[in-house]
Amino acid sequence: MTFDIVTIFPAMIEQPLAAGILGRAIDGGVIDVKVRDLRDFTTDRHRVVDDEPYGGGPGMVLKPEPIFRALDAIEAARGGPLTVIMTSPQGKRFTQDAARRLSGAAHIVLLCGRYEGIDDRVRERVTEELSIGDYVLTGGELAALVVLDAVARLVPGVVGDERSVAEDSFSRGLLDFPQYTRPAEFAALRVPDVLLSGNHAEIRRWRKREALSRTLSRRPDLLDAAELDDEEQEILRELREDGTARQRADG
Ligand code: JD8
Repeated sequence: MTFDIVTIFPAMIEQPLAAGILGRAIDGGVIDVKVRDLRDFTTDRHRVVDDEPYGGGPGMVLKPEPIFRALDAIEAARGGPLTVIMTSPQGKRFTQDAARRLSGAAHIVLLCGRYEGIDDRVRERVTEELSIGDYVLTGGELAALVVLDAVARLVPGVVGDERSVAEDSFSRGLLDFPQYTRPAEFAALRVPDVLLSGNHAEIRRWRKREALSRTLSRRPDLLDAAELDDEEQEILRELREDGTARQRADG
């Protein structure tokens, strides 16, 4: 899968992508990330990408011409119409379902805004507008990296062990169970005995209970969509009964 990222801050994209799982996937040719400096698509001596907003107001707006030229260049290189994703606070919420859907594409363009935003005529070329959440960033680069990271890890071969993709919390619709590693006791803090027991049936059940109880207390909204097996439904019923019993006892 290939990602073209259009930005005025190429270093903000390049540095994080050089590290870790995505860095290895790029080195190995499993994914290709082409970072395009928007200033390379200007035609004036000073490589200006922004201008004042029509109608007045604070800040600057990204000019349309460099963006249209960048998209034209990418389209010519690809030889066909593009999927162009713009990150913006006005976008539809980016979810794991959207990541799954986008991971099926051979190529996507991620367009990063800055300042007060992008000249609205660019929408003409935008297939999809996505927001990563309800808080305000200074620009689209970090949001584009979030989208890229979540999509790329679903591309076969990017994550070494496919089981960690299949079992991740949003695939199952529940939060993760707690993880521990050696030593079994550290500063008087012990790893739960069940994990040292070697009883794999018990371990599986304990992990289900932990995942369900965390989800119930921290993200009960996730339980509506979670696909629970019979054992998980039984554990959840027990956890809810415990909760209501405690509430009753507390008055
Ligand atoms: C792109 C400029 C800065 C600052 C208006 C638009 C996404 N979840 C999200 N929060 N913020 C963004 C985001 C912010 C951006 C741009 C994405 C381009 N800004 C803001 C306040 C004034 N502009 C985002 N996805």
